Amino acid sequence: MDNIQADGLLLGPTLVTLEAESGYGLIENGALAWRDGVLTHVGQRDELPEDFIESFDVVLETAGLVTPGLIDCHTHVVFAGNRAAEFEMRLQGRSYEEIARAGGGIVSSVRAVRAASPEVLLAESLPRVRALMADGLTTLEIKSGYGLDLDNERKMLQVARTIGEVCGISVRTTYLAAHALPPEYQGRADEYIDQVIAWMPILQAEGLIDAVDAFCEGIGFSPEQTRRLFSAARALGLPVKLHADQLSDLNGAAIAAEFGGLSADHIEYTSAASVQAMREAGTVAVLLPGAFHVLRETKLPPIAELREAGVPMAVSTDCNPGTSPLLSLRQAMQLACTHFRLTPEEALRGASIEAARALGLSDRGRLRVGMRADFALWRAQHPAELCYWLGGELCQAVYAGGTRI
Ligand code: DI6
Ligand code: FE
Repeated sequence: MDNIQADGLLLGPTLVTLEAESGYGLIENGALAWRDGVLTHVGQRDELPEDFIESFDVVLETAGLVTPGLIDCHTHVVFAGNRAAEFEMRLQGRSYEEIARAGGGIVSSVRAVRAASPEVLLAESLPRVRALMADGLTTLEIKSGYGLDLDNERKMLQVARTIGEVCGISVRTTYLAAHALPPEYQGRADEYIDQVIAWMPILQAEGLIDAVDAFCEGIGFSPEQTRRLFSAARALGLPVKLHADQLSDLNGAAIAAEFGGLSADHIEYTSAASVQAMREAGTVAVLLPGAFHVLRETKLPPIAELREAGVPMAVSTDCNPGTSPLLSLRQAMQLACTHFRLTPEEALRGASIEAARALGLSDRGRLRVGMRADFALWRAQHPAELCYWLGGELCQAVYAGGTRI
């Protein structure tokens, strides 16, 4: 299996194509072919003419399941150190917000990232990315947001780009300088937002920004500050997304929608009115059950309203050192089923086709001729197993752009 590069043909697996707008789109005893990084055949093995098979250098017989490569559309996977000590403090009764206000939380990761060289930051982040890849990942969004000054935000985004090159996966970078107020701007949040806006075109010109995000929250930035940042992003032609309504309802999801946002993320406290705004704007709901789980949140995102409105739901790890040290997107799917009562089919769509939508990508997320040859091979009989097992080694192989990674 290790020698597949430019083209290949898998014979025999069950294909989970997600071809239509609902249903798994299962093809049993399937055949999956690709050439030059793109899928060229998705169908039943029996239908294949003999000379088609002969035209491939590499033909692999395999059982098991093939799904689209998983897409993690919301992570903070580039960071230094960790916050296990805060995890302990929370178990001793302190809250996330309390710890944040006392100089811990995001700001403690900022200290660690500022102190780390690019090499150290890369070395610490790579094992986390490799863990995600080992559970089927082929596309990864990575946010900045622990640098909070020009040089350190740039350092994070450059490390994110390097990860894509080193690992052979697609990385999308998101500029999240509006994540927390750095200590040197204490009491001057508006001035800090001015700076965040001033750095944006510089980093954009360096090819480091695919989208812009902010933490709109009592302990983050206000709706007004968020709007100011988003207006500037829009003027630069950059798409926006938002950490919205995670701890309280500030109409964050509606603000994301107002700016035609790719997604509104977290959204535990999002109102029915904001769900309608998302529907009208085509903004994806990104569900982050890892943070919900770790914070022992009890307020559920408005799943029934989202379903009813037909708002696409993505599922992501939110991999970060504070609220979601989660290193498997498949595990996030499991948590989305247990906590949010998503069906396994919704969870799989959420970590593939809907996650692609949340990143503005239309060339991946399902097994279809013409799409990227990004797929994962699983030791499973039915796709529900991906959400059923907690842990374990289900993933047998991952291909990104037709190359085994
Ligand atoms: N919400 C989150 O869940 C992460 N960022 C955010 O705005 C947490 C980041 C952290 O605690 O380090
Ligand atoms: Fe986040």
